[in-house]
Amino acid sequence: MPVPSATRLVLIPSYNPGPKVYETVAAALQHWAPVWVIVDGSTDGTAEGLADMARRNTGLRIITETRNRGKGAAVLLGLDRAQAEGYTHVLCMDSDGQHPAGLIPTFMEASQSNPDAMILGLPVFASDAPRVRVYGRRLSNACVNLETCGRHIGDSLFGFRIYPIKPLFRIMAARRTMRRFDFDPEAAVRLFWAGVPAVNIEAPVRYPGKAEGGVSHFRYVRDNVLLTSMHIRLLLGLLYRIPRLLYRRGKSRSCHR
Ligand SMILES: Nc1nc2c(ncn2[C@@H]2O[C@H](COP(=O)(O)OP(=O)(O)OP(=O)(O)O)[C@@H](O)[C@H]2O)c(=O)[nH]1
Ligand SMILES: [Mg+2]
Repeated sequence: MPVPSATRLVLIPSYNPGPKVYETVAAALQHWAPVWVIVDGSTDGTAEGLADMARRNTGLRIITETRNRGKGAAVLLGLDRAQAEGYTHVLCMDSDGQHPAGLIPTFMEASQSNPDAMILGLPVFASDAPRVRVYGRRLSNACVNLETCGRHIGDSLFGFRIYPIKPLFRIMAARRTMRRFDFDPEAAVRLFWAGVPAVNIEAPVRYPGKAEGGVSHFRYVRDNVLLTSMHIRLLLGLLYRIPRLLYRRGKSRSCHR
């Protein structure tokens, strides 16, 4: 088992992921400790299964809430607890087996070399990726390029990322949005606005089919309405930031690897 880090932890928001979560958490634990899973209102027995797993593994902690509040709200709860225990950064990853646990050390090293930055996964899709996901994110990415006046955020929606806790907590605590699937894009844009540079690193993403235990809670209409209203909000927020962002554009430290 890896030596537990005192500064960086892996944070996994998890809502009714099915058995895939056990594989995901075991894979994360092979590469990092501590690993925290935030479960809110899951009804598929995984809260109990994960609690069992935590009893056998000191690197794993399960934080359980009875009411479902959304992915962003789960991350915020994790940030709050992590900050209280002295951690400075969290690596967020999904519980459903889509993200590459093997790249946790690479991302953590990038964060150690760039502690002020957010480290963003740049998805590399395989043939199992649904077209609607691959092409759909182009629209969100185009909006984010507008909102940040450049191509700083490689991918607006991919959830395999490291965030510096302090600025993200400050941003989230000050508003009621970013609690559900509007979390990932708004977090990247608002952190960028706050002066946090982005380091983009390629990471393969998988789309396990239903037969393999793949689960998605993204609801096409409901969540696209949420994302559209988020982009309208961000575009409005951009208006008075344009001069400052254009000034920063030439000096940006954001990079792609
Ligand atoms: N704690 C918690 N986690 C959530 C909630 N909603 C989603 N998640 C987690 O957030 C991650 C992403 O959710 P998914 O439903 O897979 O959505 P997605 O990956 O953006 O969409 P797909 O590409 O269709 O899989 C997974 O780890 C989910 O378990 C929630 O309400 N609470
Ligand atoms: Mg998913």
